[in-house]
Amino acid sequence: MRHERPPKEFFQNNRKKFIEQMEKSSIAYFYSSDEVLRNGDVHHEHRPNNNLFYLAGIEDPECKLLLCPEYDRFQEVLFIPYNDPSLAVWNGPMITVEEAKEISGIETVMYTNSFEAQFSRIQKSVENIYAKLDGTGRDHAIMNGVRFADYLRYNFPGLNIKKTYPISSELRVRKQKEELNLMQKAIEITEKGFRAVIDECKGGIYEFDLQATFSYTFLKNRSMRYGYQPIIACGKNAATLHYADNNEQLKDGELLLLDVGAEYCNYTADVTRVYPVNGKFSERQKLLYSGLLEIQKELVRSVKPEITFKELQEKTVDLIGKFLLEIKLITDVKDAKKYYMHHVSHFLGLSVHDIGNHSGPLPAGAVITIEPGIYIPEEGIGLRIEDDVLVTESGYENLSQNIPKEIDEIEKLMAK
Ligand SMILES: [Mn+2]
Repeated sequence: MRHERPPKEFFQNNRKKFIEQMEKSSIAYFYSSDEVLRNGDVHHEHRPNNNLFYLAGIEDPECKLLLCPEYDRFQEVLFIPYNDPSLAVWNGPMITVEEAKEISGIETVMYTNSFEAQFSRIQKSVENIYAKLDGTGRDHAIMNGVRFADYLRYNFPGLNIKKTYPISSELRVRKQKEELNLMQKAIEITEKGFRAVIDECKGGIYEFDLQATFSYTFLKNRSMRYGYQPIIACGKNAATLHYADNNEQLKDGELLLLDVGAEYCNYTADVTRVYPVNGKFSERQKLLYSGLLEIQKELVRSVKPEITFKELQEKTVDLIGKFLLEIKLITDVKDAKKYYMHHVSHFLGLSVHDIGNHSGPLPAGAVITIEPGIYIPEEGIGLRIEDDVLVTESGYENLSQNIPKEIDEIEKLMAK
C-alpha cells in the first residue's frame, strides 16, 4: 500500500456518529463513482469517494455502503464489485471480501450484483433514505447517483429522500487526530516539493519543469496525486487566478506563483508561495510582497473559534484596501476589489474546497486556508500567499508555516 490508512476503529466510529444523527426509520446510502472510460479501453484515474472513504476506508470504484441501523439482520452492509478471476490477469487484483472487512470493520460484505435484492428487503423497514442524488452534472460520481435516483423513483416512490450533506459536513468539518496526522503528512510532502522547486528555479526553464519537480517529489514521498491542478505561473500568468497551463518559460526578474498541494491518503494540502525567478526580489516586488505578507500573517493570527468566513473576508478587504491606498495603487479604499477579487478562505480536508457550514461560526478542529492576494496584470504581477490553518480551542495553528515565505529566508535559500 502506498499510504497508511487509519485503523478500522476510525471508520467504525465515523459510522456510529453518522447513524446517531439520522432520523428514526431511516437508512443511508453511499457509493463510489463508476470507472470512467477515457479513450479506447483506457480508464480515467479513479479518485476515491470522500464519504465512502470517511465512513468505510474504501478507496475502490463501484462500491456501495448501506447504513441500516433498524434492520434486524445487520446494521451496515458494504457491496463490492464481483472479483472475476478470469479478469484478474488483466485488471490486477481487486478488493476482496476479506480485505473489505479488515479495512472497514464491516462484518457484512456482499457483491454489488446482490444489491437490489438486499435493498428491496431492507427498505421495507424504513420511511427515509439519506443519499447524495443531486449534483452539478460535472461530477461523474453523480452518474451512479442519478441511476440510483431513477431506481428509487420507479421502485420505491414512497421513500423520503434526505440529504447526507448536513450530517457529513457537520462531522467532516471537525478534523480528528487521525485526519490531522494525514493532513500534516500531505503538507510535509508539499513542503518537500516547494523546497525542491526553490533549488531548481532559474530563468530559462519552463513552468512544467517545476511541475515535474513537484510530481517527482510527491511520488517519491508516497503521495498518490495532486489535490487539484497545480498552478505554476510566472509573471503575468500569475494574475490569471486559475492558470493551469504551466507551459511558459521563466524569465529573470519575474515573480513565480506556485499554488500546489499534495494529496496523502485522500487528504490534501493547499499552499501558495511566490518566489523571484532569479532569487532576488526587486524593490517594487519587495514592497508589494512584504505588504501582502504582513496582511497574510495578521489574518492567520486572527483565526480563532467562532470567527466566520465573512469576518475574515471583510478584514482582508479592509487590510488590502488600506495597503493599496498607502502605496497609491488606488485612490479610494472601495477600489480594492480591482486588485483582489477572490475569497480569502475555504475549508480544507478530503477535498481542496472541503464541505462545512460556510456561513456559520468556525468550530475548533476545522482546517481552513488563509490566502489573500494582490493581482496587478498591468505590471505582470500576481501575488498570493496561502497557508493551511487549524482552528484550535485557544486560537490557531499554522500547519504549513515551515514552507518558506519570509523574504530573507527565500533569498538565502535561492542564493545557494
Ligand atoms: Mn486555496
